[in-house]
Amino acid sequence: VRETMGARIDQEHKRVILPELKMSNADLAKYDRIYIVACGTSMHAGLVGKDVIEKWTRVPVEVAVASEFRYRDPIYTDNTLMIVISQSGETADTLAALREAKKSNVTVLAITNVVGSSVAREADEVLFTWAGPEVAVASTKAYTSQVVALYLFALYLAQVKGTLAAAEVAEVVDHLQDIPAKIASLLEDAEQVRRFAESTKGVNSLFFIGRSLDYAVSLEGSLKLKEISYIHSEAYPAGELKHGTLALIEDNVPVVALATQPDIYEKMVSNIVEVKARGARVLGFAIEGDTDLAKSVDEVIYLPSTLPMLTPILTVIPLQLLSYFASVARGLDVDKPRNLAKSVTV
Ligand code: F1P
Repeated sequence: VRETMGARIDQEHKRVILPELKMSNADLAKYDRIYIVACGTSMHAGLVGKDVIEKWTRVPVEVAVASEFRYRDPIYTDNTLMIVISQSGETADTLAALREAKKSNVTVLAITNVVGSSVAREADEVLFTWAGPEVAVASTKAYTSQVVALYLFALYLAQVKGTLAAAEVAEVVDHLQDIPAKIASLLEDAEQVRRFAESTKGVNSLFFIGRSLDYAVSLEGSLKLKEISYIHSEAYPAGELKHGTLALIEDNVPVVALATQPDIYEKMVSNIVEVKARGARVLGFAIEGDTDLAKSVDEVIYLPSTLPMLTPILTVIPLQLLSYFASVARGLDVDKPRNLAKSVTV
């Protein structure tokens, strides 16, 4: 995460600089529609990026799964930007979507980790994540660094379009720079997550619920659990539960409930009360200093405080750890999950 920010933060003026962008600020300012296209974890990073870009720049963003997008007939305007995200830069579906867009002369910005990868070579613009080699197959630090790259891009676009004041950008930049230390503390203090993960040993299914950014990050928590622990899990927008899925919540079903977003906190708590009433065992996620959530759930993981828009980078850490410990508890090889390749090239 620190490397991703690296030379892109102007410490003196507390603003973002993206020296690698070849296009002019005037050209960048013209974009009024963005598609984010990616697969798996990278697509989930894109979902966080969507909320952030829309909030800070007011440019509408659609996130699409690359394996579907390549068969669509997308509606490109003259000012459409496509952002493709891929850790490896070789994922076949992502590459195919990029190539389709290039046939329509759409400008493509890639966010990738691998210098010299196909995605990096074929895109018009590239932001490298500089996350170092991903040792394991499942993406973990790739996600956090992709999310940071999207924050930096969103801030830069907001500066160019003038949709955020300099003081607002400076505030986010300050908080971003505190994130690495907060991640380190979450990684050090993993005992509670380990215990919860071990308690899911005999469990067949697990739910993640959240709203807005919490929902976006819960999708990644659920994918990680499936990828490396082989536990069936679903991530659900908490407000959508009542439209059918609530029927699956019964005695002792584990539910991970993310409640980190202040503007929707009360609504989230009422969803938690609904699942508790049906017997769920709830692990809540809250921001440190929250004294309320503990009253509605079985236990709480507390996250260091930051701007609500930045919490996904922190929330994902205990979620990744949960999958890791669940996998270890089941005697699985975390680094070599079944049926998953580092880059899916077919
Ligand atoms: C996409 C992805 C990863 C996943 C696994 C298979 O890869 O779905 O998110 O963890 O490695 O591929 P990429 O396009 O980001 O390299």
